[in-house]
Amino acid sequence: MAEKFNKILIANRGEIALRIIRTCREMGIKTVAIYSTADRESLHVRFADEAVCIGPAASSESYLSIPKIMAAVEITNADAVHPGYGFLSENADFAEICQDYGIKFIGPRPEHIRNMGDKITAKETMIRAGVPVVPGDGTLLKSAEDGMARAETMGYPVMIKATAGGGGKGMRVVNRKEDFVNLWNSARAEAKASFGNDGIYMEKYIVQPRHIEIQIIGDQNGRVIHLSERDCSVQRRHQKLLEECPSPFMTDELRDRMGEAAIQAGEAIGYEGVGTVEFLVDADRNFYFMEMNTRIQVEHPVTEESIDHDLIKEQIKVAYGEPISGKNYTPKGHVIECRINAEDPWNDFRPSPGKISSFHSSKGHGVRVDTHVYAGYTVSPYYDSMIAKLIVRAPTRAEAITKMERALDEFIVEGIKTTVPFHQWLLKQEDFREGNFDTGWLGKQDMPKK
Ligand code: MV4
Repeated sequence: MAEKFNKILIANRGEIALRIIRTCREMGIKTVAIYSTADRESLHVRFADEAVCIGPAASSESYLSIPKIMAAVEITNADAVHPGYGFLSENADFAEICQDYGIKFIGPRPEHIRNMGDKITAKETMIRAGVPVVPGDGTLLKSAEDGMARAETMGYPVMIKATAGGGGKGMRVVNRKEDFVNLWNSARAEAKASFGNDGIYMEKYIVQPRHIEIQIIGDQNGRVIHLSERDCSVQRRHQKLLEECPSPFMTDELRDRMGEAAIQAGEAIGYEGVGTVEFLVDADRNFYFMEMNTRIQVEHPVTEESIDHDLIKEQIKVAYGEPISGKNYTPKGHVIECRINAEDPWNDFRPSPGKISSFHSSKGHGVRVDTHVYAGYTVSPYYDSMIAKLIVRAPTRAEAITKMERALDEFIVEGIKTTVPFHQWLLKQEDFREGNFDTGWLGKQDMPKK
């Protein structure tokens, strides 16, 4: 086994930076925080062993600046970089630069990030690995005419997607041939503007899918296991709001099959580190590969609480070459995570930055709160609006819902608006309580307008 790391630089901010520092401390690994001038007062700066200011508030000049981060690595003599999620976590060039400098990037190899970032390449890879994918050949469309001809064969509705896409950008549902040219043009323009790549491919449109993802982890010996699923179907404009495990739609048999498919996906490419294989699941429980995320995700605590393992610790261990031991995991009890964002849920989820005048975190049995905020903290308009993740665990889904309701009632934030009232509303909905929801459900609800 390789030496464990002496010092990890955390190339991130907010709750995930704190989350990583906590595990490093428990593992006896020194930490370096980086921060922008907007984050001087942040807890990740205080809790790390060292901290380096790398630039102004704008991410492009701080948390996204590879030269500044590499300079911080150099002056602090860190031997590994943990990218967290967002920012540079899925930037293959950054992973490659780390590699070239002899710094361990805690994540998969650059080619895996690159290949999974290109959706056509990812799909081709999954087809070769024997993982079910959405019908559609996964090659670039040559023109609108080419697309229309293929759509005739496939049958409407179809979905056209940007190969550089993700997060719903450059993606359109086409219901009839009359709409094709317009939607093709707008998808291409959006893809070009967002990614600088206007390559588009086509799939059969899966109606009312659930979003169920499988957490995997692979070691440097090519061994991959799965750590069960998360249901992320409660989304708004491709932003997840609540995640849970087990999925209310899951069966033991389906978990085995989806888990096996996710392992096949990871093994086929020799995947190293933690990763997530996202699937669309239709009403008949057919599942189709959608995307692979090559980072630790926001919702990883759902899995941590379900299987009682620290995923950041496992991630660091495989990064320094420790083999993973054996078996897949079955979730225990029921875990729900609510994302608490500094947004006004009754006003189109408009961001609500500003100073938190008073703060009280939920506590008690089965309650976990991952947050970087405190009374007096100012939520910056420059970064993501998530201020906390409220996670509960209980023996059954019904009890987890009750516990979450209790925990939301005692989660107090004053001075800014948050998504707490949204979650209180959501947990009261009969469809949610019965597990009757898919990725389109929330968009069809009449939400209160207070
Ligand atoms: C789809 C789909 C239906 N059919 N592909 C959304 C994000 C992007 N990564 C893929 N997405 C979808 N792809 C086919 N062939 C429906 C979605 C989709 C969706 C997927 C997961 C979670 C929320 C969603 C919301 C709208 C559309």
